[in-house]
Amino acid sequence: MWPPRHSMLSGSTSKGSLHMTIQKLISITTLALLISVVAGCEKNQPGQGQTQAMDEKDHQKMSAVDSQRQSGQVLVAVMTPTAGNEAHGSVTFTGTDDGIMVTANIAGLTPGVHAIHIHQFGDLRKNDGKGTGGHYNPEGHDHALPESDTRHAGDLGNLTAGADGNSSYSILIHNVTFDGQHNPIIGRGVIIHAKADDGGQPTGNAGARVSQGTIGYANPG
Ligand SMILES: [Cu+2]
Repeated sequence: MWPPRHSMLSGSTSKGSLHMTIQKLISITTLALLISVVAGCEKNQPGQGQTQAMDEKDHQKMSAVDSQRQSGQVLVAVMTPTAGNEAHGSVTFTGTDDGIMVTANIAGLTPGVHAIHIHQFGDLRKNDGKGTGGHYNPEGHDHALPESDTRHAGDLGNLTAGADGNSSYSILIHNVTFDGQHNPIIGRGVIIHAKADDGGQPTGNAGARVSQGTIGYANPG
């Protein structure tokens, strides 16, 4: 097994330096994996995409690298209201050993149920939220609520605002990565809608977009 585990734990004892060492080793491991995948691609099936050329073992290695790198890391989307709305707050994505914990803390909503989705683009230049495009769905699945494992990568379900317009919502997801091979979400959009997501096709009948944000790396300080 390379890199040997002891090499990742020896050396500097300062947390920052150790973290950087691990990051560097993971980058090297990722590069080595990519090179081996590309080499295999050229040898066996010229013109085929990397994903098709990867066997199950490669997928498992990639997933292990992604999970290790994501654990303890945090992404954040700062949510701002679209024109004529007040909904604002933040949505964080925290890497854990069990998956990615999504936590939305939103104020200024109308009381009731509101859809929350990851959309395709992190482009907030349109004040109606439509610069973020459609639902993030790189695997081409039908739309669904989070109870279904087969759904758009961006289907995060619904949050509920109380009479004060505030909402706190959390959901643990396993169908995306931060910036890995499988459905990377970094730089994509987050949208909160005026209405509930009813799970219907194609996008849950959730109506207008009342708040928008872009998923970026959170400042750990
Ligand atoms: Cu949406």
